[in-house]
Amino acid sequence: METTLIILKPDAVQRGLMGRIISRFEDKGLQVVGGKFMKISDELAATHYADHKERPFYPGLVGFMTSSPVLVLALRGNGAIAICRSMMGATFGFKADPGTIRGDFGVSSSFNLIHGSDSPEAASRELGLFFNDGEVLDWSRPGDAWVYDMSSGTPE
Ligand code: 3AN
Repeated sequence: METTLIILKPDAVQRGLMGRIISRFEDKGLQVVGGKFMKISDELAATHYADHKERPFYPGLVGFMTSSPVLVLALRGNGAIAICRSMMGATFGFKADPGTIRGDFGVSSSFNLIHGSDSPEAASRELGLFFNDGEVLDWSRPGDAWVYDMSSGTPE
């Protein structure tokens, strides 16, 4: 099982889209294993987006991400990282396919609603940035017996 880091960005929170976005992930079968409603500090935004520091959009990105509260989620499932990335859609709302979160809820390049880890390495790093030890919980859902075929011993 993979765990990925999702951030519902300030625009998603301000536009009242949190519930609808979380529902999409829950409907898919992903499990919420961590959640934190918070205002991102300048320092945390700088660390999280360190790879983009030299990009022209970096100051605007950090300003946006620190402007208003966000909802940070840890989501778990088989292939969770790739599933979340495909459900998010392309980076810019005006390019994202219908049926994706960005494609259905946004048109902007800067206000693109959601962040999701793009690799296992990024997920591990980002989960460590936003969650302390003990804040990502292992818990079982009886319904998972009908989300995954466990007859071979591994989720399929
Ligand atoms: P994604 O979030 O789809 O993985 P990345 O990793 O290329 O996209 O970029 C990280 C974030 O930087 C994006 N979520 C977006 O908010 C912002 N970003 C990327 N490119 C631009 C751009 N050209 N203009 C404004 N913001 C951008």
